[in-house]
Amino acid sequence: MKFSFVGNSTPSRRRVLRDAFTLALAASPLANLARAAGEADDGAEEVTFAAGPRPLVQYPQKRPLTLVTTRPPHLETPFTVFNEGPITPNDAFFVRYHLANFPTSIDPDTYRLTIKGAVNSPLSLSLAELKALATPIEVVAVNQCSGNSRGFSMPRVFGAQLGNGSMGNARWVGVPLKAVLEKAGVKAEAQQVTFRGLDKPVLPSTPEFIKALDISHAMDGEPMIAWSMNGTDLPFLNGYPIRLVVPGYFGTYWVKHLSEIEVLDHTFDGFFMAKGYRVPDNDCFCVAPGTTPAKTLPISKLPVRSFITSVKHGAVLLLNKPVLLKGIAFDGGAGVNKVELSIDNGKTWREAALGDDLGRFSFREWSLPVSFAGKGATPLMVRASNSAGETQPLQADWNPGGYRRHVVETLHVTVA
Ligand SMILES: Nc1nc2c(c(=O)[nH]1)N[C@H]1C(S)=C(S)[C@@H](COP(=O)(O)O)O[C@H]1N2
Ligand SMILES: [Mo]
Repeated sequence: MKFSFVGNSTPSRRRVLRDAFTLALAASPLANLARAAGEADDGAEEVTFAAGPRPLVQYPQKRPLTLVTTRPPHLETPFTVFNEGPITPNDAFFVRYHLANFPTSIDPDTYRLTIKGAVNSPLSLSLAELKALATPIEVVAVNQCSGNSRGFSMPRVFGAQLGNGSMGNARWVGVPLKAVLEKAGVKAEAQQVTFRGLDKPVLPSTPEFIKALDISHAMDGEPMIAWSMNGTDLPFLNGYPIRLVVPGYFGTYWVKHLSEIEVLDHTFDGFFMAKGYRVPDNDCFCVAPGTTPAKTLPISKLPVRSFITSVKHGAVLLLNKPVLLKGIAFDGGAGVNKVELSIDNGKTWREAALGDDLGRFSFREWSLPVSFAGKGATPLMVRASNSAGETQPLQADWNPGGYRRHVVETLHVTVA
């Protein structure tokens, strides 16, 4: 499979602005803070919201998506897509890379996945061998970037100012990671398993994108090596020909173009585990806004979250005319069991009807007919809970990386 990346032109003024921003940032005392915030290659970012509406760009196999950064590519799903159904179409699925040197041509016939390290028999599997290794499993699961919605962090944090489009829900087919590790034979001293894809840093000083899971998680049957997304090959930019899928966990673990698995007898200390993608080590994974956590740990599961998708900020709705509010909710695998709406600033809440259950890692649709009895500015709030008893907070938690936003979102509409 081969691609020519045409049409993703960046207006030169934008490039100049971005480079100027990067230089200014690198030279400032804030640079360390920015680095501490986690996303290593995110130096080349711009403050997109302040810069006004973000442009749409067209990449191979994709419909026009919202541009966050070009090098490395970070594209968001336009939010209206989430109102079309619980499955995010492949051509609308967001794209995020850390390293600008990602593959643009991959030959499936010569592709190899290696498994090495603390195993009895190191393996080099072709795609055919991988697919034949175990009965394929299927899961519908949300891939959400840790920094999804970071642009709404108050006070602002460094890193890409993401909107709400760095998430998507798809049906993944592959083999359990466990089956591959069992085939290689994991040694008793195994502690963690690392995952690496084909993308490479441009500069030798940039760390490689390698992620790690604890051996118990890698062997619990949930993480999988997937080759199919919504019934077809993975789109190139979503990890063709194979990627790790870690149901319930943030997208950072879902390594694309997976090429090497290594079993370690110790805890992996590479940049993207030891420095990047870490959250405060406490119950809320949060600290007082603007402060630095004393202790951190790697980000893990998705907190419960929900969105209204059928109405936009600023919409005008009619007095006493029933409108069906619709949206999505999801969590890290306990399963969403309640979605409530408030149209009176949180004083009273009404329970929405839940849509089809596509599995505990999937988006769950919800709907509620509402009519408005008073004119004027009206906040629409949505709050989801899961069967582990977790509920979205009314006040946003804060952490320096702007990670795992899951506050109750409020849409402001006008009733006329
Ligand atoms: N090889 C590789 N895999 C990767 C990344 C990357 O930079 N390189 N980024 C990760 C992050 S942070 C996210 S959020 C998801 C995004 O998946 P997508 O691009 O398919 O939407 O991929 C993950 N897998
Ligand atoms: Mo991410």
